[in-house]
Amino acid sequence: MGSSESFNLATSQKNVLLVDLNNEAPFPTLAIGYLTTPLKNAGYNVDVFAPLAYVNKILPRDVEETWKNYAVQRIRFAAHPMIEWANNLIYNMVSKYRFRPTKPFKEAVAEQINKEKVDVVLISAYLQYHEMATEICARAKQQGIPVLLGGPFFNVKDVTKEWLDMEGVTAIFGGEPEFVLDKLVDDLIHERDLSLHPGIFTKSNFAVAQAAPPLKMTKDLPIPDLGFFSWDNHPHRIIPLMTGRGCGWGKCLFCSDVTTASTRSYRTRPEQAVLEELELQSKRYDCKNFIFFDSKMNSDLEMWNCIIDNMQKVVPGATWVATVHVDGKGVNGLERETLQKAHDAGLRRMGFGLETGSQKLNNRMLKGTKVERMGQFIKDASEIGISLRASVILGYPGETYQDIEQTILFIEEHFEQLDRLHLAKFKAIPSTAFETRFKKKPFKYPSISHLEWNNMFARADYKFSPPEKNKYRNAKRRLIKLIHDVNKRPLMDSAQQFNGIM
Ligand code: B12
Ligand code: SF4
Repeated sequence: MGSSESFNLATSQKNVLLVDLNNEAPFPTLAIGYLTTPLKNAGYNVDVFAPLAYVNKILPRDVEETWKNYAVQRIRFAAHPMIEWANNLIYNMVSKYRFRPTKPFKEAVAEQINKEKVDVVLISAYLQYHEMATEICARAKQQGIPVLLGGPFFNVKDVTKEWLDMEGVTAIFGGEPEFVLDKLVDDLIHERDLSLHPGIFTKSNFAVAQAAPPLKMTKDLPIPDLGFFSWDNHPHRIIPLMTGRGCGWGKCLFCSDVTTASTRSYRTRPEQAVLEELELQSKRYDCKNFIFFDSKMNSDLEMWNCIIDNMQKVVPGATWVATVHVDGKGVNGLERETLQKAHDAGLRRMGFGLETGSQKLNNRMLKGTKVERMGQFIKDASEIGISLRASVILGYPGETYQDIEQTILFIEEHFEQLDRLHLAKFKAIPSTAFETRFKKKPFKYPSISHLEWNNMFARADYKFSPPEKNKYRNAKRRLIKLIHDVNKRPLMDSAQQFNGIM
């Protein structure tokens, strides 16, 4: 009997409860798929428990825009001293309430853990679910079940440190465990020393522990098993997929998308492996719609062109959405001709970071974008019939009312071409290049004061004081109204099925 067969025999009786604390989306959590495959291949019984999918309401990303959204945005972004002061407080209270372990949540957890013999609990968590994770760990501890915790932010040691205090956590993994997860689970069940695995943090090894190095994207990367998802409850099926991990640009100072467990460096996958995954997943889940989670789908032009050239060959009739970065390296895969080909290949919607219409602020963010080039891209894509959704950042350190006015002008110029805009407050996030720079030279950021880092939730509270406050407030008010006007228009038909998704 070969060693893998004997390993399978030994594991076949073992039950892994995999808890998905990311899932507030109308499509399956990709990470859970990536974790399930190697465990099943090793012979474990894997039960995926996604309490947020039914205990908490799914939160769509873009809801239908009404005057209520406008009112909420005005309060969220208010700069009046009274309201600004209360804003952080309100944010913290609302988060605490929204992400609390409700009674149905607690009952569901208890039922899952007591239901059958669970040998090990694996939790995949976004940081806002700290209290829910605490509840699960406490239950597991009562039953004497080991718990391994993981998620996008646990490669950041300062964050992991805060979470290791949780009662009942055996260890936290920082990194991408696809090739070692079966062995990790085996060691957990048999109470062996986990700290020999790179990426494992425990209370005893914490001083020397490090995140695991970024995973090599070989052809052996497992194809995510998304069978745990309740496909039948979702009329518009969408399959998540990644052609690579990380971002080919990777420099924007505010960006935490390039500092997490799976995105710390840019790695593209073998083209053939991606095409095979598209074809297989489409057949498995009877679905021809895809959402690419790549941070910047045009990072590797060979891969970008490969998807465009082959999508309809591997999945005839496919439609898809993706996020791109309009950068300063010329057209970089986003010239009109390629966009037309991408549309013909089923691309229906694109997300991108506009962030600001001010070139000065753009340079300050190290966004690497020329505002003019961005304008040309928007014009080309929309004329071709690709729906566009862009993010805009308000309150970036150093932003002035003149910068906001430039953003207003830019949006006005492209009003008809932009389908949806997502306005986000600048977030100071631990692990970002902004954090490093701010800690070294805080005096370079005179508009930011009273900054307190919160590593448990990878965020920070601070006070933002732009110069010429009244003019700034006035410009901000006009920007919020303009964005509301963009968002309240109906979406083009071809993008409807992706609304609220990206
Ligand atoms: C797709 C996505 C979404 C989607 C879908 C989420 C879902 N349910 O699948 C949507 C749009 C819904 C979404 C929403 C939000 N998201 Co989001 N999202 C992403 C994105 C772009 C990709 C996630 C992904 O699939 N990655 C690919 C997989 C393979 O990587 P991974 O998730 O890190 O998982 C690997 C490892 O972490 C590890 N791992 C994960 N779990 C476990 C568990 C164990 C036991 C082990 C051992 C290992 C392990 O193994 C996995 C495989 O290698 C990331 C960006 C990023 N950098 O990853 C942000 C990201 C995860 N999102 C983030 C945020 C902040 C949000 C929002 C709060 C944004 C907002 N303000 O509304 C919301 C909240 C949603 C919620 N559920 O509460 C943050 C971090 C969250 C956090 N603080 O922990 C990220 C990192 C973006 C960022 N840099 O800020 N998001
Ligand atoms: S292009 Fe996007 S993903 Fe890449 S570093 Fe900038 S914000 Fe982050």
